Amino acid sequence: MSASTLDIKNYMEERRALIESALPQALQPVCRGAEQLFAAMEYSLMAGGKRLRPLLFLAALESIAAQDESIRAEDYLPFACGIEMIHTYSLIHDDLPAMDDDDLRRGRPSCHKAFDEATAILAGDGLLTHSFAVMLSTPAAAERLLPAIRLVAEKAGIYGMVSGQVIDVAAEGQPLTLQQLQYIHSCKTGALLQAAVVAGGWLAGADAAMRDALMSYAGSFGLAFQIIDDILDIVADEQTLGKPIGSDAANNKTTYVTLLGLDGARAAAAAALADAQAALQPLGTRGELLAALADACLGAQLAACR
Ligand code: GRG
Repeated sequence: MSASTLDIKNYMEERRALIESALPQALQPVCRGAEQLFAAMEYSLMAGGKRLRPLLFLAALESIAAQDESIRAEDYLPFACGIEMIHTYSLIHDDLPAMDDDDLRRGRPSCHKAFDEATAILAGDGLLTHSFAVMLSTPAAAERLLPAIRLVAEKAGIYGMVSGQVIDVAAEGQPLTLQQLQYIHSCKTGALLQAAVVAGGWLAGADAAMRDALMSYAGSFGLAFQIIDDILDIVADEQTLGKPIGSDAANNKTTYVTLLGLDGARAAAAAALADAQAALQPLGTRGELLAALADACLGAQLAACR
């Protein structure tokens, strides 16, 4: 293992540990009479996801901050937790019978299976709404914090994930072109990844050119992430994935694999990963951490897509 591989693994482990210990605090104190709601939110939030979005957020923050020692990851954990809360809400709602109707998530019964449908809907609502209070508690200057939160609200909402989900649901059962598929995923999955990365940049004082580079990196990262997700739905096993495999084919979904074939999808994922790395060039050495993170998260998964 090379020194840089070892470093990025350490970095990811340390930051994940910070995120894991901060997340439960975001749901304190419990509101009297709503214990079941809090249990459902905690059940889904603490179910052991990869914490990819808060990791990307912290990595972007620390990359842009560079030598500025006044910016410490620990102080920005509320923002990182808020992003993970939004992601978790989207998974809870996506698993509902009215959407993807999935019984398994993060290796455990999905929220509406472990609790009930009304509780799962409200747990998603609770996580989404409270995420903004949590992000607003980040000790950062308003001129950096407010644009970062506005970006998250837009990209997680009607100018990103929510609209992507609506377009995806409407397209169910219909054949899609590569361009249409790409558009859906750029909204549904890519937008929140972009918000996480660019919000980290905003909070560290990134200028417009830096934010453009981060946006482009995260867009390509999201594309590679989605293509790999489609490949894993075919080549992985349920235990590794923590959710049922073959669900795309069972739901008659157009995926990168149905459009490009397995080899074509692998090549497209590799190209998107290369685009993500190339997008970091304007950041110079400040891009190294994010480049290593893309390699560690996506490169490793892509190698497992055999
Ligand atoms: C309900 C508004 C609304 C949106 C749902 C993100 C989403 C939109 C649905 C998830 C559907 C899905 C499985 C998409 C594939 C890519 C994806 C987002 C996978 C899950 O993210 P990971 O792999 O999950 O980061 P963990 O559990 O590790 O956090």
